[in-house]
Amino acid sequence: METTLIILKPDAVQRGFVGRIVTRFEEKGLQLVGLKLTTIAKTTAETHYAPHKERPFYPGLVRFMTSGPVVVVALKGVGAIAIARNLMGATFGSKAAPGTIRGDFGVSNAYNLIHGSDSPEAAEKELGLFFKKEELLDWTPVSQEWTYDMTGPKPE
Ligand code: D4T
Repeated sequence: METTLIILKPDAVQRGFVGRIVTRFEEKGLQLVGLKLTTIAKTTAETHYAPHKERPFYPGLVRFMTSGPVVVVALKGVGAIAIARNLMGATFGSKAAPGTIRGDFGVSNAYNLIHGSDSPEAAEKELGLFFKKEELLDWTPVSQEWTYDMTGPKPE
């Protein structure tokens, strides 16, 4: 099982899509292990998007991410990182396929509703950036044995 970090960005919160977006992940079968409404400090946004530091959109991106409340979510599952990225869709709402979160809820090339970790290394770093250890809960959903085949050595 892996855990991924999702951010429902300020546009998702302002437009009232938190419930619907979280529902998509729950319906898929990913498990909530962390969730909180918060604001992102400028230094945290700068660290999070440091790989884009030299890109022209970086200052606007940091401003956007710190412009209002966000919801940070930790989701667990087999292949959770790729599954969440597929549910999110392509980076820009204008290009994302219908049926994906960005494809269904947005049109913008800057306000793209949601962030999801893109690798295990990024997930580990980002979970540490946005959650304290004790905010990530270790629990087993009662639905787990019908979400996966748990009869073998690992969930299938
Ligand atoms: P994030 O990182 O927010 O999950 O988005 P992606 O992984 O899908 O896309 P990304 O890293 O390439 O871009 C990060 C972030 O920057 C915004 N952005 C991106 C922008 O405002 N203008 C641009 O031209 C690009 C490429 C949107 C997402």
